[in-house]
Amino acid sequence: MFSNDNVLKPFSFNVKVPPGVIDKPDNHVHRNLSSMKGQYFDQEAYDRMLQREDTLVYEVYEKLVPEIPGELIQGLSIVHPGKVGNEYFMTKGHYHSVLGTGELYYCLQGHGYMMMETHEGEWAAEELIPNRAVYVPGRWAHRSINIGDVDLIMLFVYPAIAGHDYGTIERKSFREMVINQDGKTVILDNPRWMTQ
Ligand code: PAN
Ligand code: ZN
Repeated sequence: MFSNDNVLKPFSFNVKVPPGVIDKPDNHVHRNLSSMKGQYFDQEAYDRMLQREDTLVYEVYEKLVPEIPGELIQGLSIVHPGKVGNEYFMTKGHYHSVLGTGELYYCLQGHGYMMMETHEGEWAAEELIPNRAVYVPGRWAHRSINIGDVDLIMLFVYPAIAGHDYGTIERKSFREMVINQDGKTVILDNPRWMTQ
C-alpha cells in the first residue's frame, strides 16, 4: 500500500490480452472457490466441487496509488469460465465503503454481465462484451459474472479512497443471479437474497 507521503509520478503500463496480465502489478489477488462460501445458489454443487478441488474462480491485478481524494486505482479483473451447478463463475461483489464512489469497467475479452444493486433494492444488469464500457455509479454494489467459454477480462478504474464493503453481500447476497437453464443464460430472482 502507498503511504500518503509518497509522491506519485506519472506512469504507464502495458496490458496484454490474452492472457490478461499487466506489467509489474502491485497486487495479484487469487480468489478460489473456498473464499465464496454461501454465495452460490446450489450449496450441494458448491460442496461437491470444493471437495474435488479448490478451483481458482477469478484473479485481480492492481496498480496501487495513494489512497487520497483524486487518485484512481486501476487494474485488470479476470473471471475464469466455469459454473457451480448451473450458476456461472462470478466475483464476490461488493459495495464501496465510501458509498458514493463509482467505477468504470472496460471489457477487453469474453462475455458476461455486470450485476448491480442498491441498498434500496433496485437492481440492473449490463452485458459485457469486448470493447464495451460499463459505468457503475456510486451507491451501486457490483459483481461480474462470466457467461462465456473464455476468460472474462476487464480493465477497471475507481477512486483510491473507495474501500470495499464485502460484508453486506456476504450476508445478503445479490437480489438476482445468472444461471444456465436448459442451455440458455437467464437472470432469475435469487432465493438466497435477504432483504435486510
Ligand atoms: C474490482 C473488483 C474485482 C474483484 O477491482 O475488486 O473485479 O471483485 P471483488 O472485489 O468483488 O472480489 C472493483 O470493483 N474494485 O472496486
Ligand atoms: Zn468496486
